[in-house]
Amino acid sequence: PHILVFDSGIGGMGVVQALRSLAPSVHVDYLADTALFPYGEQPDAPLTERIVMLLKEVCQKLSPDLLIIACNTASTLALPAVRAALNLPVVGCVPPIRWAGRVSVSRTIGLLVTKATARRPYLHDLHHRFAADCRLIVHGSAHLAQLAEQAFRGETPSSEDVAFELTQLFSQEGGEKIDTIGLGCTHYTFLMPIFRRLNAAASIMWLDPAPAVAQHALSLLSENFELISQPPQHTAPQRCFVTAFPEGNDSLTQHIKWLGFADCVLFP
Ligand code: DGN
Repeated sequence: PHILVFDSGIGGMGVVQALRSLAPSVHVDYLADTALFPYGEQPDAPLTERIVMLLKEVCQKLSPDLLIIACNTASTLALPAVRAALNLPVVGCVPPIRWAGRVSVSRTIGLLVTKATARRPYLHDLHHRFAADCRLIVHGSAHLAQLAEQAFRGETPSSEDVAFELTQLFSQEGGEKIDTIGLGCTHYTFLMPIFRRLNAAASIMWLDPAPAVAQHALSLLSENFELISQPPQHTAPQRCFVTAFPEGNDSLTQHIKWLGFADCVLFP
């Protein structure tokens, strides 16, 4: 079985990590639309068009059995359009508001997302459908995804910058009651160690949906394949495609190799 994971940058690598540990035999390719990173700053209509066009092209080339859109900014915007355009199962990634609504004791949920996701009606639908009795405090950040890119590449991002972003959440009305924070951008997986350190004193529950997304994708796949607990099958190299070579590409290549990718390749 073959999964393609898609994001604007390295955010989806958290989902890849989870896939690797749950089902090492699954072949995973990755596409990062680095030419347009960060998605959080792009206007909606051209972004939808771009995502659909790119995913059609890459799926034609690679014929994956399943696609994971490991990007909240893309999923909350373009999931229906992508599903309509492609003839394969598509798993999205959306802010973990339902999960937060199940576990928050103070009934005050914090959510970290990109600026674009913060604006999406999808986010407010999730709130009203699944956690209507909770106060939802959202911070749409223009900086965290970039800081996460640094963290992924092993460059330590500034704790003050990360702390400043968290303050934007806690300083909103009712923010002192937040007991649960959902990661509504896949990039933020790589900032978790810093988030935890900065909030060590307050016992915040941090919710990262990456493992659940991987699990869900694998359960869809296992309807068609016997895949769990098989040894890795080294048939073709697993590749990380990028639409432009990003700044710091050498350290990026080094880090994706730890996740089992053979190389960073330009697409198309
Ligand atoms: N990783 C993406 C998300 O989950 O929203 C987008 C990050 C970005 O492009 N700013």
